[in-house]
Amino acid sequence: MKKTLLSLLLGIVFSIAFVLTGAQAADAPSKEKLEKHKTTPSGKYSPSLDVLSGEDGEVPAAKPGVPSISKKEFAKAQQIYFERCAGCHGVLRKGATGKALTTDLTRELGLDYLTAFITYGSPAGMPNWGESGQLSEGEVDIMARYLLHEPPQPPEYGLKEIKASWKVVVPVDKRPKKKMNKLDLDNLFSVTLRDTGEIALIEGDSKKIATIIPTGYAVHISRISASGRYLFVIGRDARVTLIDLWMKTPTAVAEIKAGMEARSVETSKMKGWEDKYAIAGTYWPPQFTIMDGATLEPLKVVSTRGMTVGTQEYHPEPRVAAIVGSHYNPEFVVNVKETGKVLMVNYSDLDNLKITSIATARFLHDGGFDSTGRYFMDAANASNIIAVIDTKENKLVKLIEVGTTPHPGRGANFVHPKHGPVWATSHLGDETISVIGTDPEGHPDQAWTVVETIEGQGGGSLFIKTHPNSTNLYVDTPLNPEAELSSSIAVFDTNDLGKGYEVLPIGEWSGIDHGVRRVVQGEYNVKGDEVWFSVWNGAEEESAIVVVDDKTRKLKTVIKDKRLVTPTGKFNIYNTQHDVY
Ligand code: DHE
Repeated sequence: MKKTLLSLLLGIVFSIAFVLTGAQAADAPSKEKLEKHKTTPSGKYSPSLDVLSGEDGEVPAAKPGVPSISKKEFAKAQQIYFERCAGCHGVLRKGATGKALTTDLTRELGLDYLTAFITYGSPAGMPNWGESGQLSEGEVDIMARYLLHEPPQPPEYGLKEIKASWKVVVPVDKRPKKKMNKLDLDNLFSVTLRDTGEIALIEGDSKKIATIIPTGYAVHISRISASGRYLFVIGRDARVTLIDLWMKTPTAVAEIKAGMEARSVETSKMKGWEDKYAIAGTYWPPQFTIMDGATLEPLKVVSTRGMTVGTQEYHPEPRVAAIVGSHYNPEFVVNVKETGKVLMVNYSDLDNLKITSIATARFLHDGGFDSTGRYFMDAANASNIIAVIDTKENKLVKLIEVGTTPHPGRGANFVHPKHGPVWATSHLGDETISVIGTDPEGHPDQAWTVVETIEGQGGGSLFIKTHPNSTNLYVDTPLNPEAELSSSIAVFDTNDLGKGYEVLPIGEWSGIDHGVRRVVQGEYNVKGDEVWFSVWNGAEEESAIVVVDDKTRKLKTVIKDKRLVTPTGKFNIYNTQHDVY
C-alpha cells in the first residue's frame, strides 16, 4: 500500500499570510486555519544542536515593554531552542532554512503571534510544537517570551581551544608496526551506537561484537583512512576519535574536540597523501579543521562564514555538512550548507592554502561519488537539487532538479539496462527515487539528467543502497509517519525498476515487538552478498541489526546484544575506504 506524504497534506486548502518578516504588527493567526497543518518528516529532520543547549547563556537585561523571563525560564528556553529550533533558525537566530527570529522581527510580531506560531506551526515547514504535544503550553509560553529577548552567543573555538582538547593516547612510535589481531578488517563494520556515544566494531563473518569503543556524544559517522588502518569517528559534540585497527584490540589512540557541534569527518584519499591528513567540519562554530592523520594534531582552522550563492548575502553561521576526500587532487570536498558553496580545499600546502569555491545551491547536506569516483553528487536538500561536482576539473557540472528534499546518504550507483551507469537518491519529502545518468562519455544524452523516476513506499526516506555485485536497490523510510513503512524496506530490481518493489518487513524480522522500530541505513558486507539494516529503537528499548541475504532477499540473521543500544549508521571498512556504494 503506497502512502505518500502528499496524501497526508491533502485537504489543507488554506493559505496563510504568515511571513515572519512583516514590518507591521501582526494579528495572531487563527487556530482554525493553522490546526489542520501536519508536521512533515522533513520538518522534523532538522539538526538538534543539543550540545550547545547545555551551555550557560546569560539572561539579557530587562527591557521596557518586553515580557520578562526568569533565569530558570531562560535556561529552559535556551535548551529547547538549541535542541529543536536552532537547526532551522540558526544559532544566532539570523535564519537558515527557517526564517530569521531576531528581536527587531519578533518584537514587531508580538507575544500572541509567536505563541500561535509555535503552537500550530506552518505549512512552510515549521512543526506544530504545541498542538502535537511536543511542547507543553507552559513551554510554548516560555519560548515565545525567549524569542523577544536577545539570543545568547555561544563561544568561538579557535586553534588554542581545539589544541587544548587534543590528546594522543598512544604515540605513533608506541603503535604496532603490523596488524596485531586476527580481525578481517575488510569485512569489519563500525556501527554507531547513537545514544551511548560509542561505536561497536562487529565482525562481518561471525557477526560478533569485537569491541565497543567510547567516542563523542551522540556519535554520527565513521570514516576510514586510505590505507584501511585508521578509523575516524565524530560525535555531535565535535569530538573526533582516532582508532587504530592494527592494535591487538582496536582502541582510540588520539582524540580532539574540533568545535562544539559537528557531523562530518574525512581523511586524505589522494594517491601519495594516504593517511596524511584528517578533516573535521563543524556546525558551530562554522568552520573546518585540518589535522595530522596519525595524531589529530590540529594544523589549520578555516572559517566558513561568508556570502550565500545567488543573492550574495552575508551568512553568519554556514555549517559544514558532508566532506569527502578527492581521488583526483590532494583536496577535501567541503560542503558549506547555508551558503551553498562547495570548497575544494587543497591540502598540499597548508601555509599557502588554496581553496576553489564552487557556487552550487543553498542547503548542501550529504552526497557521494559516482561509480568512477570523479563526480561528487551533492544534495542541496532544501533546494530540491543535486549538484554535480567534477572533482578532477574542480567545477560545477550541473544543478539537477529532483524530488522534495533529496537525502541520498552517499547514494547508490548501478548500471541501468537502458541508460548505462546511473546514481540514485531517495527523498525525505516525497516517495520518489530520482535516477540520474552519470556517464558523459558512453551515454552523453542521459548524463546529468534524471533518466527515470520511480515511486517507493513513501516519504521520510534517508538512505538508499546497492552494491556493484548486486542488482537490488534498497530504500529505507525511517521517518515516514506510518509505523508499517518506517519499520520496513522497499527493494527494487535495478534491471527492471518499473516492475515496482518488494517490501521486506525488517522490523518484524528483528523479533522485536515494541517501540518505534525505525529501520535505517542499509550497508553491504565486503562481498556484496548480504546487507545489514539497523532496527533503531529508543535508548531504553531493545534494538537490533537485521542481516538480509542479498540473493534471496530473505532474512539471514539477527544481531542482538544488550550493548547494541540505538544502532544507526553502519560503515563496512572496505566499502567506506573505497567509496563502494
Ligand atoms: Fe546524519 C550523514 C547531518 C540526523 C544518521 N548526517 C550525515 C551527514 C551530515 C549529517 C552532514 C554527512 C556526513 C558526511 O558525509 O561527511 N544528520 C545530520 C543532521 O544535521 C541531522 C539532520 C540532525 C542532527 O541533529 O544531527 C542528522 N543522521 C541523523 C539522524 O537522526 C540519523 C538517522 C541517526 C543518527 O545516528 O543520528 C543520522 N547521518 C546518519 C548516517 C550518516 C549520516 C548513518 C552516514 C550515511 C552514509 O551512509 O554515509
